[in-house]
Amino acid sequence: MRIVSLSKDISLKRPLEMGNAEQMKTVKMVLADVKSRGDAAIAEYSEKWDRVKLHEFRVSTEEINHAKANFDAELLKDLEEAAHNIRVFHEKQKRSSYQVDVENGSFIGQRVSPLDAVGLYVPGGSAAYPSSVLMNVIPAQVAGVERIVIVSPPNDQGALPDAVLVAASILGIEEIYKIGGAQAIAALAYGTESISPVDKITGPGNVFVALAKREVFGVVAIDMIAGPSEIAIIADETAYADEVAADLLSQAEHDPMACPILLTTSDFFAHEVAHEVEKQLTKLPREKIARAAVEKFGRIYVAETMEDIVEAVNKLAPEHLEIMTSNPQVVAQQVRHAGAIFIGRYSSEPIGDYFAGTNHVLPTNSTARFSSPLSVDDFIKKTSIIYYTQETWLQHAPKIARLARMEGLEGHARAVESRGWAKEMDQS
Ligand code: HSO
Ligand code: ZN
Repeated sequence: MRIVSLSKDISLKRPLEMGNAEQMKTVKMVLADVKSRGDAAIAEYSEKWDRVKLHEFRVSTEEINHAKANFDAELLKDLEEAAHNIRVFHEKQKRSSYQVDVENGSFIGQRVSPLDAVGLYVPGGSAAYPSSVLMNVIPAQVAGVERIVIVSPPNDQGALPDAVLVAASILGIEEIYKIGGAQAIAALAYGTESISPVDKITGPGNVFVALAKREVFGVVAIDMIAGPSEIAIIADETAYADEVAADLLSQAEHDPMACPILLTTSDFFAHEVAHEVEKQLTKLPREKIARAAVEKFGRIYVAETMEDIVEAVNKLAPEHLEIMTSNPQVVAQQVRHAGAIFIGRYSSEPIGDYFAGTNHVLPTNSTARFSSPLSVDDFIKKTSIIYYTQETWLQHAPKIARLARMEGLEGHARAVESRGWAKEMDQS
């Protein structure tokens, strides 16, 4: 892992794989085709890209029961405990509707309501994470979303991983479709004969999925388009090099484009960690992926002072930040921009990925400067409410009419006056 001085300009900004013109053309074609031909188009694309002939897109009750029957009892308990922790944390994010009383019985208010229907995309292959099912579905459930749909590309046997089905099933999600790629995004956005459309699509996916999500934005809402994982670790000589290296690799193994970085005040520690990373890499099952990430984006920055490190981290706004220093709480207070902050030796990043209860869908690519972890807020919407009684109207209509005329909008003024001064005065 490369060791450099922090005084050099540092940036987490990486070229995001957002597709080329050819891929965009394909996505547009698939979206248009599914929009006009529905299920028939989906079946064709599934055969072409997922190499599976599907007679039925929806996962059957038998398939779900079979997945549950095969599933390890201890793992099931772990998933349930994780789900419980995630639910408890997200319950705190619920918002209430409110009302502001004006006068004379008039009021204005804000009504909070859940989205009607949302779709979660679960990627295929080794990125089909049951933990992500929990992280996306639970906030939607806490928000009160009535219909939650999962789509995911099947293997060539036409099946989804047991763990994904089990995670969905312990949350009571039964509407699961074995479809993936841009065609699944199209189905969720436009609907087909067998799949009703949703209002929002969340979840990560490959470049085709990301492009399709961007393209259907406006027809439906989407969550963030998350980039490859990032971890920044702030550590001083009180930290343990092997533990720091292991945590860096935990995110490096996600993606060859992942970004593991260490910031430290100790040159000696920097070298120790570099050595440990190499040692552990050779023993990691996903060595190839992790090594690519370490070589391309991995860096160890050595700084003069902790203040310099904090300043750099605030610029980087990393997805995950770990702090392993003699005073981690103090350093944590100084960090303003990070998706999630893990404080102290025993708060290793995977705790947040799986179990603590905070959401693991986090802003990447420095977007933590202005965006937040996935939350209940992503699954609600607000409606403004206005109720004026006759008295309040009478009191304020002249002001409103004046404001309207100031903007040259005579129609607005007449509308608010149309209830008639004289008539209302007479009655009162
Ligand atoms: N660390 C990932 C989430 C994840 N990790 C899922 C394991 N499974 C988000 O950056
Ligand atoms: Zn992870």
